[in-house]
Amino acid sequence: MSAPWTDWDHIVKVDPDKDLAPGDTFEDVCRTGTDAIEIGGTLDMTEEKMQRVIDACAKYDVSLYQEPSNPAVVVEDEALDGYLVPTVFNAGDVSWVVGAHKEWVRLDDIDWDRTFTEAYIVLNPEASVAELTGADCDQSAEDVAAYAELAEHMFGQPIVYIEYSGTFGDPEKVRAAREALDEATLFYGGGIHDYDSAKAMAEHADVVVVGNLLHDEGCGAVEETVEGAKDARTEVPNSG
Ligand code: 1GP
Repeated sequence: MSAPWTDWDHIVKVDPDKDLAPGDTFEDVCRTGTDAIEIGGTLDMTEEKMQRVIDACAKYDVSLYQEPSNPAVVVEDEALDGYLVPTVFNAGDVSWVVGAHKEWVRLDDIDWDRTFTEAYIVLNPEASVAELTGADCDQSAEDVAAYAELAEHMFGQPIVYIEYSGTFGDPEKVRAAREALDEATLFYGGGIHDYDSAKAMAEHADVVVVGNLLHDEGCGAVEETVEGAKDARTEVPNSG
């Protein structure tokens, strides 16, 4: 499979442990105009919860990826376009870099044609993912750029993911990462909550990821972020 994310501007990340906003359905989520749905969450994840979301989204025309947080929650399902597997480059605990991955590869017959990694750089120390992985979030723009460059060129990562989960990050660090990359695609996630915040980050990142907003405010609010991300692309055609 090629790299479909090179055509994406926007991802909705569905946390199977959280409810949708009142009145929303998974059909609404799939019809927000987003390019892809990533199903994943950091805490209290189970295979059953993942499967429920896959089943609810399967019949709609949107790319569907699982983002497994550990080997036990991987769901094998033809409805998925594939797996985007996080590896946390600034984790303090090596199991989040390669350890959990090694266990998965040891136990399962991996479908490599549909399995890709995202090189996370976790930058919000308050986020569950930072706590869980023991991430060192004290990174300057130069550090972030260096992580991005080494992820692409030393480790061949197709996707670099700047993760501020729960808070809006520093656009300068996102820009530094973008400038350090050649071919890899830059994802940004964290605190995107309206048209302007989506547009601002999409001017630096190739793809913006929206998580909490879906569960807190609902699909209408997510649609505005899709517009912001798409407008950034139209107005800055060669931004990456
Ligand atoms: C989380 O990057 C995503 O993994 C999105 O973050 O929930 O803050 O939108 P938010």
